[in-house]
Amino acid sequence: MNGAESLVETLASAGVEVCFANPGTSEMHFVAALDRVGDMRCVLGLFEGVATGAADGYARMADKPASTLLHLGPGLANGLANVHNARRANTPMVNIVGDHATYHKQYDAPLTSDVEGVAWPFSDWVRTSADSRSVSRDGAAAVAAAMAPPGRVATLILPADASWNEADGPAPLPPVEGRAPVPPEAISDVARVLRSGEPAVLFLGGHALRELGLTLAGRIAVKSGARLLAQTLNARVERGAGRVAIDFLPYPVDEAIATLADARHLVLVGSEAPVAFFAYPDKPSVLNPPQCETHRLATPGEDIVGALEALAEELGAPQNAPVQAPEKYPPPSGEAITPEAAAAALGTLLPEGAVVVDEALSAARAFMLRTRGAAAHDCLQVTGGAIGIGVPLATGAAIARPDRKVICLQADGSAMYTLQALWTQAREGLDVTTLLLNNRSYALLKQELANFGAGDAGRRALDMMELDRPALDWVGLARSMGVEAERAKTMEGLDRQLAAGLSSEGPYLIDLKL
Ligand SMILES: Cc1ncc(C[n+]2csc(CCOP(=O)(O)OP(=O)(O)O)c2C)c(N)n1
Repeated sequence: MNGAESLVETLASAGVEVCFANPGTSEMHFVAALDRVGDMRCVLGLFEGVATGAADGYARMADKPASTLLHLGPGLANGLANVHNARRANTPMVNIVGDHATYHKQYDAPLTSDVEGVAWPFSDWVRTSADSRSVSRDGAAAVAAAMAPPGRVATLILPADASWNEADGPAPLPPVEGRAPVPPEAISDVARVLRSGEPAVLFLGGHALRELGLTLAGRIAVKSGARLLAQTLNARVERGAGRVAIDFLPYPVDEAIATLADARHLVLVGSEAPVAFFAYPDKPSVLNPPQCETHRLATPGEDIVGALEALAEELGAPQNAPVQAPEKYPPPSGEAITPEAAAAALGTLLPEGAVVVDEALSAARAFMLRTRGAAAHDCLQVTGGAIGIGVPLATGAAIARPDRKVICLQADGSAMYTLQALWTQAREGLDVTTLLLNNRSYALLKQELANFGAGDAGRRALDMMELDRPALDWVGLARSMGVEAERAKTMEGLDRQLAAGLSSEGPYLIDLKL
C-alpha cells in the first residue's frame, strides 16, 4: 500500500465518504487509489471553488466533513473564497492539497509556491506530511481536527513522493473532541439577567438555529419575555411551519441598529456580538447600543443545546413554545415577475423538507419573508459574504441529502463565479432546482453606492455594476452543461416552470427574468 492508498482508506474508515476533487499531476496517486481501496465517492468539480463550496454544502447537511482534493498552491488558491465561507459557517472540512515531491521543490518548477502560506489564513489546522509513512496518521489527525467543535477547516498538504512511496497502512481516527458543557455560572448569570425583566435579546447562531435549539429558545422567550433574533447569515436554519419562527438581524446598518435599539441585554447563544459588515462614514461598527450589556450563554463550540436546556429548566420555562402557522402567499396582482411575486409562488409550493440555498442577495429579503410559514425547510446562507457559493453549496447539499429537494435561490452575478457546478449537478443527477434571479446587474452594489452617498453613478461606474452588455443566456448556459432549463417571463410561466422543476428528479434551472 502506498501513502495515497493509506490516506484514502484512513479517510473512508473515519467516515469521510465523499471527496470533491479537481486534481492534477501531483494528485494522480490519490486518484488511482480511489479505485483500489476504501469506499469513497469522488465528485469532479470543474473549478476549485465548486469543490470547496460543495464540500461546505455537504457538511452543513450531513453534519460531518467531506474532503476536497486540490492541486498545489494555485488549486487551493482558486478554492479559497468558499473555504472562507465554510470557515465562517464552522463547517468541518478536510482539504487534501497535493504538492511537488519533496526533492523536486528545490528546482522551483512552475507550479511551486508556499502552499502552507496559502492555506493558513483560511484554515484552523495545517500540516505537510513529511513522508509516506506519516500520511495516514496525518490524515486521521486532519479529520479529528475538522470535527472538533464547532467544526473546523483542516488542510493536509501531500507531497507527491509521500503519495507514491510505501506506507504502513491506514490509521485509526484519534479521539474527537466533544462540545464542552457550559459552566453553570454562565447559565445562572443569564437566568438572572432574564429574570430582571429588562428588555433582552437572545442572539442565536450555530446549533441554536436547528429545530431543537429554536424550540428551547422559544420556551425561554415565553417565560422571560426575551426576544429571539438570529445572526444575519447562518450555516443552517431550520425554519417554516411548525417550527419556532425567528427574525434575522438585518444587513443594512441603520436597520440593524434600529432592531437592537431597545435592548438592554444581548445574550449570545452560539453567536458572536454583531458588527457591521463594513464601515460606513458616520456609522458605528458595533451594532448593539451603548447601554446594552452583552452576556454569553454559549460559544459556538460549546454545548449550545445543553445550555439552552439547562436555562429553560432553571427558569421553569413552559414545555411548549408557539410555533409558526402554515401560510400561503397570494402572488401580487400583475403578470410581471418581481422578487416578491416569485417568492410568493415559491413559498406556496415549497415541498416539505426542502433545502433552500440562499444566494439571492438583493432578493433575499423578499424570499425570507414569504417562506416564513412555508412547509418546514432548511435554509443555508452565504456565511462569509464571499459570493459565488450558491450553485456549489446546492450541489453538495444534494449529495448529502438525496432524499430532499434542493432549491437554489441564485442571483445572476454571483452565479457567474461558479456556474460550472451546474455541470456537476447534471453529471451526478442531483435533485436541484435553481431559480436564477436574472436582474442583469450587481444590484446590491448599486444600493451600496447610494449608501455611501458617493453621488450619482456615471457611465463608467454603472459599467462596473451592469451585466446586460452582452446579456447572459442562462437557458443556453444551463443546457450546454446538461441541465434542463426554461425561461419564465410572466407569472403564469413561472408557475408552470416551478411545477416542472419541483416534479423533476434531476437538476432544473428556471431563468427568472426580473
Ligand atoms: C468573492 C466576492 N467578490 C465580490 C464581492 C462584492 N459583491 C457583493 S454583492 C456583488 C454583486 C452581486 O450581484 P448579484 O449576485 O447579481 O446579486 P444582486 O445584487 O443583483 O441581487 C458583488 C460583486 C463579494 N461579496 N464577494
